Amino acid sequence: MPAFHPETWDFRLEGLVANPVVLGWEEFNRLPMVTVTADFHCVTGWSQLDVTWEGVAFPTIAALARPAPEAGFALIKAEHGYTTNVPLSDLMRDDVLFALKLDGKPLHVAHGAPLRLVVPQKYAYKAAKWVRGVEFLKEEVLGYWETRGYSSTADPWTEDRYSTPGQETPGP
Ligand SMILES: Nc1nc2c(c(=O)[nH]1)N[C@H]1C(S)=C(S)[C@@H](COP(=O)(O)O)O[C@H]1N2
Ligand SMILES: [Mo]
Repeated sequence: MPAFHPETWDFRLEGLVANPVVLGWEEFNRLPMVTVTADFHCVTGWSQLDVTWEGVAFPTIAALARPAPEAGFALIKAEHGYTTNVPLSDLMRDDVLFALKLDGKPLHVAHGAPLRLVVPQKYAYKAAKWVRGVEFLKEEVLGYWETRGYSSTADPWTEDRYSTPGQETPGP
């Protein structure tokens, strides 16, 4: 689990944006917060029901950077090179957030402290722990599990677990 140093931690919004942003820890914590209660589905079959997260909604973050009209995709970047890709249309929702708290308490490092993404409508490999930024992209770039055969769309309601052989797009 990565060490957290608040003085050097930053959060970067980069790529196809009008305004590239680097936020420090205190700046991030001054952003408006929301609370979302949602179920959490791992692709391997377990779910954790009714998890309450508190943090900054994805649309609030995107508004700081102002993605270009042609930016249709995001690559979420976390510590140790973990990445995951999500179409922007799936992120620009009020239930998608960068979470600082879990069930009313600061996130434990095992669950992604200081910051993790939560995308309730997707399998949990999209819920990047120890997240450090977002790259906005015109074309889809696959993340860590997505380059290893897991579905890019990752819809738990249709058990959309694996990518279709032959239809993969190239990774980073
Ligand atoms: N950085 C990072 N985030 C990650 C992962 C990972 O390996 N590294 N695993 C994902 C997967 S597959 C799941 S199921 C959840 C598990 O979250 P939890 O440890 O809080 O239960 O984290 C997701 N986020
Ligand atoms: Mo998972």
